[in-house]
Amino acid sequence: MPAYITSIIAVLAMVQPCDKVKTVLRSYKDPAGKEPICVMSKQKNCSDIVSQLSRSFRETMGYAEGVICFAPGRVNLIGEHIDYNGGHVFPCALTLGTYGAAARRSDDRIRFYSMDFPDDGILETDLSSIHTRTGKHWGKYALGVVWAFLEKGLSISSGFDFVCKGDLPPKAGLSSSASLEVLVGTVLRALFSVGDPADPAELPLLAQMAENQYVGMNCGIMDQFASANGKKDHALLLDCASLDFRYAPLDLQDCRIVIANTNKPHELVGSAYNDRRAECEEALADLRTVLPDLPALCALTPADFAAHKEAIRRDLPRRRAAHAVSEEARTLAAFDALQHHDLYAFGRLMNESHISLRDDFEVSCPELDLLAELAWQTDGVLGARMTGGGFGGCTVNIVRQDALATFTEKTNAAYRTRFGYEASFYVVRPGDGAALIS
Ligand code: GAF
Repeated sequence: MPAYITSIIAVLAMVQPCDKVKTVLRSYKDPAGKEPICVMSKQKNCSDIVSQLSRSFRETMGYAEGVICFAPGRVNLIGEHIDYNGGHVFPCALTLGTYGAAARRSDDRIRFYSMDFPDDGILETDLSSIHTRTGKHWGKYALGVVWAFLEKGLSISSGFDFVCKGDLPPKAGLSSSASLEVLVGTVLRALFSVGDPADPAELPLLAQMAENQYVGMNCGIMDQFASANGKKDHALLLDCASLDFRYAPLDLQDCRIVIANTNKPHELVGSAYNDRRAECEEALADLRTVLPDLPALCALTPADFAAHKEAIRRDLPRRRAAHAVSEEARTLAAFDALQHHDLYAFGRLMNESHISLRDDFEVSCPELDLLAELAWQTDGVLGARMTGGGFGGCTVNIVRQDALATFTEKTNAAYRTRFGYEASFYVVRPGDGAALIS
């Protein structure tokens, strides 16, 4: 068996231990015509992880947990780098994410432990010293959410113990950080009955606040919103200006969503992400010299942008704005295409999105570009683009199921030849948002 096939199988086995993974890839079928075979699925893994987590909580904390919660990662189908430009985004939650076991304490102590970073040991602090930052420790994403709750006056009446474990591929840009943040928010709600579970924006905003102000990453709202509010078999069209959203059933016909992971680590903090945001703000400030009431870049139609773009003095912010304006139009057109069951139009818009992210927004990289280009050359791939923040991470592809094996095998062979290591592929199905499991 070629080495790259072994590797694909290994990675798939990681996300869903399954004897039939090889068969799944070679003849990807939906014989009953109902339930698509789901390779990235938590159904089988979920109870395993929950029992591992429960055992780990008992071992590390010395007693049994009170609650177990889950929050998913996300993949964005289209609408990239426009959540912080007042645009629409179209993500779906994944079935993989982060699980957490927790219990209240009778004192003010907070103890965090991650089964994924055992060498970091238990992070301990007090509710009263939560403002202390924790360097590069994973726990800052979790502590940041506790901090945000307190800053917003949401009462956390005692300390608590928390153990977590994730099943997303690490550093793949599938929002493991947002899933951890939303998980901690879900745990806090469950333990302390705080906040308003009927408000779909509350938890995402608290999680975003944690990431912006505590972690120092100036992200938009998309990832946290998708993690909190995802819906099985649906994508979510979110208007990031108003936080209004609607679910769109993902009628994929004979196609599947395939995530291709460059396996090039994607690291948002300290990357050019914050620079892109600042360049968009510069473009908006320049445009406001001629359009004083313009609320955000994505409020411009492409025609308005063409008429006023010269107000943006520097070429770089002008190109960033060109992406934001065109991506907003593509996202709305893609939503429309899906409503009309036109997956081919949807796929073409995805391809255009990648080109704009590559050329105007400049957040792609050679690894992402090669994966997208190979996909565009494959019969049966309707659309392919980088997804998420960029600079590494993953592409998202719409692939006819009869082309799945050819796509993954040929793409991986060419990828390995060029970069000397392999990509990984996951067939995904949209899952539900964060929830209390038990
Ligand atoms: C990252 C950010 F966290 C999101 O807010 C979004 O801007 C995305 O990059 C790009 O669309 O995932």
